[in-house]
Amino acid sequence: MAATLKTLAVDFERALLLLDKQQATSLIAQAMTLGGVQEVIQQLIVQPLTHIGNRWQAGSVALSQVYMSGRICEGLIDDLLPQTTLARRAQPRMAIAVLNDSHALGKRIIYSSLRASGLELQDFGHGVTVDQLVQRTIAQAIDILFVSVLMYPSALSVKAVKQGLGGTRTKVMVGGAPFMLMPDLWRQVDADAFGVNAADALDFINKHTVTQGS
Ligand code: B12
Repeated sequence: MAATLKTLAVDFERALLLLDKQQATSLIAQAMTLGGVQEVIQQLIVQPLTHIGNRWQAGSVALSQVYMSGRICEGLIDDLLPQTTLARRAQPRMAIAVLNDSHALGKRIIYSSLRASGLELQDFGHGVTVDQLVQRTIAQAIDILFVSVLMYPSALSVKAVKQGLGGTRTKVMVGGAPFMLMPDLWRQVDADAFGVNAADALDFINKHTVTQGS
């Protein structure tokens, strides 16, 4: 039977759980012959990691397997989304951060994808507190702030970020697992938008840039 992204994703998850980096790398290379980079990231990295997280929650995989799966994927994402040397557009002024928690892979994907699309944005890092995020955003006059969170309490902290940014023109787009699981959460925390992937972030930038110019 010919391999599809779906069958490769099953093998990829198995390779991650066996900590078999070589096999995981080879499966990504195979997948790249079947789909584009964002599709491969979504189907072979995001979905299997989410499934592994659910299995950890259900007690059928160990935290060490979750940790090592994340580490292997970090390296693979770096290879899939190489730093480009384009002269990048620096307007609007943009930044991205992981609020409070340390799950940094989603941020890395959004950051690298936007840069690979010719846009400049600052990386405020992960484990950033509400106060740090508000201060840096104001100090650097950021127009669009992308906030990534994977833990529910971090998602709730977005509300304090928005309060801290009250009176500024900064727009906040959020993303990450809690917002995927609870479709209305982004409104509850007063975010300006919610995005599933880098394409949504690009749409938001384009919309905001047009609005600013008009
Ligand atoms: C890998 C992982 C880890 C790794 C992180 C490695 C790293 N360097 O990032 C390690 C092992 C360190 C870890 C630790 C912990 N984890 Co963890 N982890 C995961 C796991 C399995 C996958 C996350 C991931 O990397 N996914 C792949 C990335 C690429 O996907 P993503 O972040 O969702 O990003 C995509 C989109 O969401 C979107 N996106 C993301 N951000 C943004 C932002 C914007 C603006 C936009 C537009 C889009 C966007 O774009 C990406 C590409 O499409 C999840 C399971 C899950 N359901 O997500 C649990 C999960 C997030 N972890 C969880 C927990 C509880 C923990 C720990 C507390 C465990 C512990 N007891 O120690 C610690 C806490 C660490 C901390 N302080 O932050 C829980 C959170 C539960 C909750 N309700 O809050 C989850 C959901 C597992 C579960 N099912 O219970 N974890």
